[in-house]
Amino acid sequence: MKFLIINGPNINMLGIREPEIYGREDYKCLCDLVSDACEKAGIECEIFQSNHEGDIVDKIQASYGRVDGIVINPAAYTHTSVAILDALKAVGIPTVEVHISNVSEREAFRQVSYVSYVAVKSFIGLGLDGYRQAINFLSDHIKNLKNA
Ligand code: CA2
Repeated sequence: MKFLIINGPNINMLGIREPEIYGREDYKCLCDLVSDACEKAGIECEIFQSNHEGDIVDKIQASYGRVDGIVINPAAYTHTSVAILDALKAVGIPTVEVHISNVSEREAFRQVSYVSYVAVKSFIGLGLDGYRQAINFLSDHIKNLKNA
């Protein structure tokens, strides 16, 4: 099984500012956690981060027929991007959404998530551990789909 892990704009700046919201761990910690969780679950993974909406759309399109699952934190594009939602719909790959912070308790503009329209589940406000939980959930979900 292969997963694509996508992180949107500014996630590469984790640990530098706003530790009260996003914690003190940096982007390398996040990549290490994701690699470790995938290895433990027997999943091959590719980790991708971009600050550009079109690059994220291109990456999702390129994953068509090549990956079994997508874990995505679209960051600020969560709240604005119909293009990322449409790309995920177009490829039809099971997708789980992750947010490090509890967006439901933050500003009004963070209350909308376009990706949630296609995500099979969302892990919100669990810090970096949300990625580990998302990987394990998606692995089980895809195995169940294959056995159904
Ligand atoms: O909680 C999340 O995971 C978010 O997707 C993170 C995004 C934010 O725009 C979403 O509303 C919720 C922000 C990514 C990182 O932004 C930083 C800001 C300051 C310092 C370091 C990173």
